[in-house]
Amino acid sequence: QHPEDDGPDPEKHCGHGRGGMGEEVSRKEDKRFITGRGDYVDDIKKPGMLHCEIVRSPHAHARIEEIDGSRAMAMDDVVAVLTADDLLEHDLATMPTLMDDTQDVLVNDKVKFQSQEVAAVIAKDRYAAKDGAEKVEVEYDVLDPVVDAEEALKEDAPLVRDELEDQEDNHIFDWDTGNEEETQRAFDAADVTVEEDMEYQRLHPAPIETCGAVADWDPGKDKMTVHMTSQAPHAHRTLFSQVSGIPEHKVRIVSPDVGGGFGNKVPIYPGYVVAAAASYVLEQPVKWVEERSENIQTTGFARDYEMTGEIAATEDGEIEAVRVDVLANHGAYNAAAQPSKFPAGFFNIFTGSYDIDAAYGSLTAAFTNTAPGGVAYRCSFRVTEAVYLIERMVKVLADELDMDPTEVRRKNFIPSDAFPYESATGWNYDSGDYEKALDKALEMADYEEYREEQRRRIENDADKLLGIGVSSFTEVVGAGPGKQCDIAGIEMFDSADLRVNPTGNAVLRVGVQTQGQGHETTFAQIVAEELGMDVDDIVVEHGDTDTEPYGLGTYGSRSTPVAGAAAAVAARKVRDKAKSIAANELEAAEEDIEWDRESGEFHVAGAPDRSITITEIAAGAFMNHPDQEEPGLEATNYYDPPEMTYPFGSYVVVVEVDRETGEVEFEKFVAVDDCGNRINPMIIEGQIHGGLAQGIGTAMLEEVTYDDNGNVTGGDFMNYLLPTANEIPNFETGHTVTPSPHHPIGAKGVGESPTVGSPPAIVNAVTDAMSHAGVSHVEMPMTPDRVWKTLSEHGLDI
Ligand code: MCN
Ligand code: CUN
Repeated sequence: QHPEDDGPDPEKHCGHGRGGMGEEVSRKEDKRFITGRGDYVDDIKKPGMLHCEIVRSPHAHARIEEIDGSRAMAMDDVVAVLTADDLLEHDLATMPTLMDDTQDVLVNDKVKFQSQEVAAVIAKDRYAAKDGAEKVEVEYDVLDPVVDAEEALKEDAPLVRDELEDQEDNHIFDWDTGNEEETQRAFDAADVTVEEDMEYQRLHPAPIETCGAVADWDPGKDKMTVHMTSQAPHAHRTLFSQVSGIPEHKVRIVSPDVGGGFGNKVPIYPGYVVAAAASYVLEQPVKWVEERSENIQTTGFARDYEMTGEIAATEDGEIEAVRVDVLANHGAYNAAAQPSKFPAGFFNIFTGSYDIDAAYGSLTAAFTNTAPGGVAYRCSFRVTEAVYLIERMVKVLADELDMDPTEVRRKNFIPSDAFPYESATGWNYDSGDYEKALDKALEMADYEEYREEQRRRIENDADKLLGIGVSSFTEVVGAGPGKQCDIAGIEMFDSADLRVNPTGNAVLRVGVQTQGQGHETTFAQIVAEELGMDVDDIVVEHGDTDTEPYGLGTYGSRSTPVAGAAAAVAARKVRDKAKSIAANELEAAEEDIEWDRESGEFHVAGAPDRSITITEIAAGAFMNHPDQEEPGLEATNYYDPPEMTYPFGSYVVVVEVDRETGEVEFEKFVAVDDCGNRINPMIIEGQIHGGLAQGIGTAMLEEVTYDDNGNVTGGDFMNYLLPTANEIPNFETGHTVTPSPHHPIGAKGVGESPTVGSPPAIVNAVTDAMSHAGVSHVEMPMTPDRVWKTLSEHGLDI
């Protein structure tokens, strides 16, 4: 995959002051963000631009009898009212989802979830479009909806997808993994078995920026340019081209600055297609930007798994088998944004950090009258759900055996010398050292002292109980390899294109798309490290399909594992050519030229003073290129990873539970993460803080809920509770470094780890406060009323 190179050594100081690996380089992008010069989709204004407002269904399940747009059309600034009939003319009434389902762009026959797209009003300004949308009259024949997956699978449930020929019920698919018989045998023979039901509630990714697009059809060039909020511009261009029939080279997708993605911006939404269709028909640019409630109510949601976990173990806590059964609510369409061969995402990593011989998982997915989705919100394609399951179950087992949960973990960890390790469900873990991370976290958290304090409080019948929760999670990020992972058939590789200019600075173009993760800084650091350049001399460009090399986009924490590897390899290719130029400039043989990572310079072997910098080499490449080489200094790499990367961590959470009110307060929050070699510790820290906040939101506050009529009851930020600074404790972060053996710079991803790893630690802490009274589980979000109810059911309330 890349020229032989051991890469940076984590033991040594990296970066060498030029802003390479391991340095806390300030974020290059922040200057424009904090001075109000960001360039978001809604900032784009084009001459003659029209505005699109979507008319949405107030009902969750209803047949459309008639749509009358005449009153809207009669308004002054309204230019057009579009319905499914108009789109049918252009074959755009439906679009494929990422899981090969077909979703209505505008509803043709039957509304399947509340706020589904029914019609679109195009007007000269946004206000006129909104006023017009209110004047569109739609006659509905309201039907009974079903919003719950279990209800949806009952025989007399309303049929969500009656337009599908073979669909007689709301069942989408069954999926399983592992070895059922072997697992059953282990359960039959086990000393101890435990079982727990748990729900991972539906969540909303909640980026600051909602989804939007400015579509601009140019009839002179036959070219469609769409500025859109996209986590995957190239993949979206391919899909746009396939759906619209416009040849791919005549479609340009631009993702300018993106104000947060969190998985929300991986799917294609009807609004994008409507804007493009309207621009095509009207031959004017059309802007569509969602409002907050539209985003909350219709955008790709996260989770919604009802799980039953079971563990079979010996009396001294050795786990022999794990089994899990899941009921998944996929909403009205099967539209989870994940590699197409993984209908349950990467959920089958549910054996976690443990060496477990037998495992079996089964899952049933159902259609309901709710918005589609399932994979979003820092989930690593459902590793969130898997980690929650196993980390909760280990605690349930520890309670059953009256053992310390950290002892159970230690007993079962995959030993650090067992890597590469193949799990019972077929995952190939690249590297890990789980005990080291746990030791560090326990030490940072004063674990033993808190255990003492916990005992004291129980003995003294204190008003506030203490709970200590641990999670030792393993992540899997960095999809491909392309043969295993694809989006709509396109293999999940990624790319980087590095061009050094005659004056010695460089432009790196990447196929991934940052939404706040700081790629403009960290990717420049990779090049600085691998080429000895100064980080300020490298500019990173992304998000324009006309200029960037093809890439699959940013999600599943894949940017560093895949595009980061491509950037390193491209830089090394440039370095190889640089050697030839250095030889020419220094009048030495190419084999005698060595590159020194520390100084970043090229010199003649045995004569360190005969050296030359990359800036001088760049000049040589353009002004005095060697005869045997092409002029210029650039390289491209398309990187198909041989394997995914397996970051991990140990989190320790200490909470106080108020027996009178059920309120939970964080006393301590320790997070030790291992993402292999670290590019920018400050950016990693930021990723971890944000991810932990989202984990706290998950465990304590957030849930998308529906009433029996299918109304979204948490459809705004008054009801869908995001954590604010008030709810967030002081985080104490630490790290260990276990490099990925197959990644050119030894890095693993980190963006999703904290959201994946923290919810079980928090729930483990709250249940731990009450486990002496027999509490084995509290469902998320652990609101005070829920916790109080649990306290009172177990005689702990005062
Ligand atoms: N990094 C590093 N050293 C490492 C690993 C990562 O310095 N060993 C840096 C990276 O170079 C990058 C950042 O940390 O600047 C995150 O890297 P990575 O783990 O590769 O994740 P991605 O860049 O692919 O980001 C995706 C991930 C996902 S899937 C979600 S969801 C999420 C997350 O990132 N969405 C985010 N973090 C987010 N942060 C912000 N601000 N906004 C979002 O929408
Ligand atoms: Cu699962 S949310 Mo991120 O992969 O974009």
